Amino acid sequence: MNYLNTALWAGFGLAACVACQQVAPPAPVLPTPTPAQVEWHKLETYAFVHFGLNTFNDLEWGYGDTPASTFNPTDLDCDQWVRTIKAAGLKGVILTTKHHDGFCLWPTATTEYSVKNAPWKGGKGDMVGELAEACRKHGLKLGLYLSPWDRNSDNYGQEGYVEKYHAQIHELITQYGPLFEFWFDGANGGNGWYGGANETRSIDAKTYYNYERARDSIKAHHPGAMIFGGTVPEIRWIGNEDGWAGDTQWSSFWPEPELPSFRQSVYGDENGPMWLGGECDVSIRPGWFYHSREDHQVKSLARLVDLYYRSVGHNANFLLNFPVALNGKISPTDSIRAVEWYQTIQNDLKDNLLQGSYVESSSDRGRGYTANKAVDDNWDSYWATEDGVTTGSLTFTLDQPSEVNRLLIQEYIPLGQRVRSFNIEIGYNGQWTAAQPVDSTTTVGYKRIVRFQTQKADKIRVNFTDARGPLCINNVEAFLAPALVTEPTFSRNLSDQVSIEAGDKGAEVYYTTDGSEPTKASTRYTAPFDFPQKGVVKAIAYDPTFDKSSPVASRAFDIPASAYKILSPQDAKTSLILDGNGYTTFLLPDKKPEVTLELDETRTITGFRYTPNQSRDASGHITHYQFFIDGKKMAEGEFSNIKANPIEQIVNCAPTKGRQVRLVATNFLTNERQKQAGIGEFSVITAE
Ligand code: FUL
Repeated sequence: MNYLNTALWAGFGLAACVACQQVAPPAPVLPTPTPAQVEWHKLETYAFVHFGLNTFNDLEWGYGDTPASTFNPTDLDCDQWVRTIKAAGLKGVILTTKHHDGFCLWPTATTEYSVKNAPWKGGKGDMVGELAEACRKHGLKLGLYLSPWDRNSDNYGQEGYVEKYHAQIHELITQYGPLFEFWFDGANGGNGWYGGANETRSIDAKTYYNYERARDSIKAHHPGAMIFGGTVPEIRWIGNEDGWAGDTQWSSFWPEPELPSFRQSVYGDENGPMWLGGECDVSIRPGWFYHSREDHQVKSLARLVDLYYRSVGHNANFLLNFPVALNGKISPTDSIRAVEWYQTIQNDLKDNLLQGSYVESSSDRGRGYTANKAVDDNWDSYWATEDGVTTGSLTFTLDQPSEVNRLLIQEYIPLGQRVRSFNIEIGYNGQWTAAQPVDSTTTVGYKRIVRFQTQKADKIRVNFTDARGPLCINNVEAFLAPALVTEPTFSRNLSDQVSIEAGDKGAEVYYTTDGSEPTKASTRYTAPFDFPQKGVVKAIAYDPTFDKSSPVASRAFDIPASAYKILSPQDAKTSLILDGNGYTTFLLPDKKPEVTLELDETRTITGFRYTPNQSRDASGHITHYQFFIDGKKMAEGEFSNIKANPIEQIVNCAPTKGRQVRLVATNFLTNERQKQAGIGEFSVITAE
């Protein structure tokens, strides 16, 4: 190489070097997630399995004295669970290795109350082991739930129990794994069998269990496992057991001196100093454990799909529970529904309209951070704005015009969560209109999926209007999801009139009252109609635009409100318990928390239904009850888990002819604002 050449090369090299100079990434905005937390966010959906003595005794919360001899699945098949869960696209499974009743699903050395003393496999079975094996075989992640509260243990509440609890943790983390999550349930202390003491024991959950020690042992064996609950969590409960997260969804959180407030659990807190992503747990049926009476109450496809958008689509993970049935398998209805759910979502988000689209940004911070990084299929590359620039827009030009109704956005969370608000505009033929989303367009976080009304587009623009730092957007996708016509819902009011409501605006409703399957040829619903009798109403919603019908929804109504007379208390508001609306609540008198009703004629009564106030964060839920027919006590017990899962409670009793019924609240939940027991709805179950 001669001198000239050398000089030329040197000059070129210098120029190239200036051009290739790395632009520094934006500084992190605190708090940031740990790498393990980032991996957890990426899981998005996984399964819960509730199985144990409760399954065989039709209970949600065993008292601790249910005989171990009743645990006998006839055909336990963990492989079937794992295959089902994988087919539903879920990335892992968390098993209730011990629920509040204290019964252990593995042959623990810490208590006799375990599978060792059950007839299943002659006492030689190990259910945790079988599930761990099936997970390994099929490549599914494993998580374990171990209830801190133990209603069986004689020393619950004392120091000895804490040692026993840690020994149980030790057995689980050393014998099974690898683990991706360890679940400490928040339900703690109360009445129980406690080795025969039959008493109420309270503990201070903040100090009693020594969760710090538990965290250290779990992390020593499973560094990547996330800790749920307790005092040192790495992820957080979303504040309800309905499976949805707030539409404003910060993964940042303020540690609180007491239990987290409802608001912070649901929405997180923008200024919170710690990273605590939300986890939305929900059961595919009303209860967490299997009850044959709920066989017809498997959540509808529409409801599950909606929950996906309100959990994963709201920057939270989705934990879907399967109540495994008595034979030891996930019921066919549940598994079919879960797979349909997965396929529907896959289909909704199948063809990304932004793939390969031309994208421009309002500005960027330079090489390596340009707008195309938001559509390059690389999770670790992102469009970023310059320091100090916390607003900006991305404009996509579609390859060809298309209808669109979903937009998926992701922030590069290893650098923190930034976006406070954004909006979406749809361009077509040179005209821009604002998209009409179904919920707010505030935070983004790991993932935000916005559903909006279908619009024709040749361009899409996202305007980020406020953020906590420079924007870091690593992915944007757009889709046209097919219409999913949802089943209508029913209610009957005090005047015995039935209303039917379609989930989608614009859908028509057709119904029958003679038990036959409704079609487009059935009666069209236009206004509430009289239905002052026992009977079944069935309905479909029909979307004329897409010529699509919903699955059939059906509701069996028992005797109507007009068949009841309220004897006491004498109060105009008492009728709220019969108005078919669980949100309107009658508060029982302080001194005498009970209600007495008389039926229009003597009927055969087989039980009752009680619905607590359905409003979010409501109080007054009855936890313990007595039920009388014509002065005779017919049932007495506990509405387990009613605080976290305030669903309709059904209690059956021996069929009894009678006219006068009385429900007594022997215990109920109160808070600072509300000290009385409340009834959203109450009615009797009558024989056919
Ligand atoms: C709650 C428990 O009390 C329920 O029984 C269930 O296990 C649910 C996942 O957590 O706190």
